[in-house]
Amino acid sequence: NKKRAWSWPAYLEEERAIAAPVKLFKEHQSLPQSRNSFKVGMKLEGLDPSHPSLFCVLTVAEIQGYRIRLHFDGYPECYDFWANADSWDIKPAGWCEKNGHKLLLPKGCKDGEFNWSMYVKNCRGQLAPKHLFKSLNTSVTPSGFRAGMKLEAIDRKNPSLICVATIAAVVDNRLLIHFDNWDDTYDYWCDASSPYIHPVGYCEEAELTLTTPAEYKQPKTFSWEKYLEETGTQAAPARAFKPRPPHGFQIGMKVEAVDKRNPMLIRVTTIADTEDHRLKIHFDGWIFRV
Ligand code: MLY
Repeated sequence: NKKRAWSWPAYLEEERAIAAPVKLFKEHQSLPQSRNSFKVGMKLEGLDPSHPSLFCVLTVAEIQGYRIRLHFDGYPECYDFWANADSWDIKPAGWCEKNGHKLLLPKGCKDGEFNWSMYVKNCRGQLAPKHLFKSLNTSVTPSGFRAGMKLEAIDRKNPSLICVATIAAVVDNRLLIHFDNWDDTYDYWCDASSPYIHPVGYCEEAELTLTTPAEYKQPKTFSWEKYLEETGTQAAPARAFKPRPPHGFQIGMKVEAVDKRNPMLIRVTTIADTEDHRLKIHFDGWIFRV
């Protein structure tokens, strides 16, 4: 009466289900090509997932396979988050300074007083060496996007709104999206294939409502032509946008997915519903409770 270890093939057969084909996954979701060489205690700079425009001082707190748990220096553990070892969102110490981005300092550090080498010395830490960051020095083709250009973008915090927005920065093949006349808490990084960004004129063409800049005087009579002239800016060229085709996942396919309530876990899950660019994931064996 030996109990056999759980396995995907046996489970799929039992459930009469199919695994989502590997070709549906993006490169960053597929089996890692490199090793995760980060070590607990290493310090680095990385994007705060709850303020996705803000780079912070982080320390590797735990390693699990290809993932690392990152801790915000000086802040409680409840803000820790997991990232893949090859994520674009993590950068070596000094990256922000070099690229002209603001770095959120460890709690208690004052602006202008922070210096990485002093800091690691004082806390007897170590810097994560540059060669561990897979997203550095990858060659990028010029995209046609430039900082300052305007576009129409979905506010990811209020996803029903398509808004007047600006490219606040371009780094590698990533764009920092900012909403005109709003503070930077709505900002996020994305790439040219993001379904959240559209060229100027998209809403008019698709007969959707465009949310005009905060405090815009005559929102009813907003015209891009006028606005670009008023602000002395340019529209991001339509050819720079590289809309990605719908994902191709189908209801019932099985995948491995991070449990967002306990993100150290990767669970057995089923695609429960689909939209063009989004999936609803069901965690097998769990029932919905309020
Ligand atoms: N109810 C929110 C909506 C903010 C939308 C901001 N976007 C457009 C960047 C509020 O008024 O605060």
